[in-house]
Amino acid sequence: MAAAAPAEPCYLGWDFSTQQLKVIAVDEQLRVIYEDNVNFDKDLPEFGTQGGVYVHSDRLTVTSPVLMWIKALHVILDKMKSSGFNFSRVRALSGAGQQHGSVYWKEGAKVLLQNTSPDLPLHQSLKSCFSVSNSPVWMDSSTNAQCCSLEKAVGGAQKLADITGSCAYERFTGNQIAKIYSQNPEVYAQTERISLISSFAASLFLGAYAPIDYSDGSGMNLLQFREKVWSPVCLNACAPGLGEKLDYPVPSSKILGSISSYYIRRYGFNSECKVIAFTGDNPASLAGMRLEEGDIAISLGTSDTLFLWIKDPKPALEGHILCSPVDSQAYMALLCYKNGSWMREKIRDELASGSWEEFSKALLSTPVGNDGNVGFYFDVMEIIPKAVGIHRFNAHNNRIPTFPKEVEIRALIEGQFMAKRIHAEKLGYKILPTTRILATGGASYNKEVLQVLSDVFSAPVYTIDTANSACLGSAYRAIHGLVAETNASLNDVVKLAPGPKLVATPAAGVAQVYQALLKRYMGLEQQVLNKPK
Ligand code: XUL
Repeated sequence: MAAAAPAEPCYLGWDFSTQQLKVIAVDEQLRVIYEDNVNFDKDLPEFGTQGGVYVHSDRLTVTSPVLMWIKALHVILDKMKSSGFNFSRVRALSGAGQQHGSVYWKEGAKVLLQNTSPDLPLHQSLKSCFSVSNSPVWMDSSTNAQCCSLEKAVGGAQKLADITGSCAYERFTGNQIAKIYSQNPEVYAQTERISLISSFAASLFLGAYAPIDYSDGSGMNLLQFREKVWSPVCLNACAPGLGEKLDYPVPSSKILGSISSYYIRRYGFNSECKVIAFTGDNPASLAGMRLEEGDIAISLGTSDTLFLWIKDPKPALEGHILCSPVDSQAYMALLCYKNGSWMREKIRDELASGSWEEFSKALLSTPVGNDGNVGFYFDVMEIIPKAVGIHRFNAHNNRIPTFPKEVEIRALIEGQFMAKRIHAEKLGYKILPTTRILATGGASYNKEVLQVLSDVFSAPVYTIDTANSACLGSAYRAIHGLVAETNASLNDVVKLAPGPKLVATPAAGVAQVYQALLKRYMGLEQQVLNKPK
C-alpha cells in the first residue's frame, strides 16, 4: 500500500489584541484555511473584564489579567483540536500583541515555563509565574510623573525622541516599568524577566523566555532605534538592573527556536515547527498590508491612524518612529489623529442631512484647493497638533466665522489630509513615484473622499481589507521568518496574497495647487496653535 502523502504545510498567525485572541492559518498558496477567536469578555467571563481590560478607579490605570491571555490560548487551541485541525501541518508560527503592555515574570518562572505538563492546561501550570498579576496595557495613562523624569534624565523631550523614536508617552513600557519600580520596589526585585505582550506570547509557545523584537521594542522609550540596542541612560532612568530583566532585543524576523514539547504532546504539533519572533500589532498590520518602500497605510476610523514606510526618519515631538518589522534597513512611522471619522460624521450630519451621498456631492461641486479657503476641525483636543476648536481662514489668511456648507465640507476633508501629509513629511517621509496609499476603515468606502486623498498626496489610492491584518501579517511573517536569512523580502514570499484595489488617481494639475496650499496650511496651523480660538 502506498504511504499517505504528507499533509500540506501551513503557517499560524496569532494576534493577542486588547479585546480578543485571534488565530489564522494560511496554506502555501496563502489561502486562509482556518480562523478562530476567543473574546475575553464573552468567552472568559470569570475574569470580569470590560473590553478586555480593567479600568481602575483613578480612570488612568488600565490593566488586563495576564492569566486571562494564557487561558484564552488554552481555549482556542482546544477549539482547534476539537474541530479536527491538523497541527502537524504547521511549519512555523508567529504573532502580534497589543503594543506597549508588559508582563512581569517572577523569580523561578523560567523553570516552570520550561516544564509545563501536557496533562494540565497551560494557565494552571503557569499560575504562580507572575509577580504582577494585572499587566499594564496601552490604554494606561497613569505615568505622567515617570514621563517627566525620563525626559529630564536624557535632556528633554526632543532628545528622548532622537534616541528612542518618540518623546515620553504614558503608555510606553519604560515609563510603566518605572512606575512599578517606584511604587513596589519589592515586586520589581522579585521579577526575573519583563516581557512585552508580544514576547510574552512567543514565550508561551517556546517554553522559554522569548526576546523582544526591534519593532515592538521601539515602543518602549528604551531602545536606541537606530543602533537597535537598549539605551543605558533610559534604562537607568527607569529602574535599576533593567537591562538584565529585558535581555537583548532581536531582529523581528528571527527564528527563536522550535515549539515547546507541551504543544507537541498535547496537540500533535511537529517538533520541527519554528517560532518566529512576535511583534506589535501595528508592525504586524504593516506586514499584513504588505507595505513597500514609500507606501502609506491610512486607517480612516473613529480616529485616523497612519503607518508610513520611511528610509530616513526624523523623530519629532509628534508621532512615533519604530524599526520596520520586515526590513532591517527601514523604519515605520505611526501617526494618530483623534478627530477622524467622528468629526467627518459630525459635519455630515450637520451639513449633509447625515448622507454620504450629499457629502460627496459637496466635494464634487467645489474646486480642488477650495478657492484658497482652509479649515481646522478639532471637536476634541487633537494629538497632532495639540489644538482644539474649529478655525476657518479665507484665501487672504483672514479668520472668518463660517463657510458655505459645500466649502465647509471640502475644507474639512482637504484640511484633514493636508495635516497628514505635512506631519508625515516632518517625520522624514518622502513621496516616491512608486508610492501607494492604502486606505482602510469606514471612510474608505467613499470614493470622493479618497479622490481628495489622492489629490493631496499626488499618489494613487487603493483600498484593502484589513479586518485581520495583524493576524494575517503574523502568518506572513511566519513564512518569511523561515527564509529571512537568505535576504528574501517579505513581499517576495507573499506575492500570491490578494492585492489591494485601485480606487483613485491624482487629477491632472492638482500637484501645484496643493504645493501652495500645503505651505499656507503649515503657517495657519502655527496661528491656530498660537492663538487658539
Ligand atoms: C499604538 C497603540 C495601540 C495599540 C493597540 O501605539 O498604543 O495601537 O498597539 O493595540
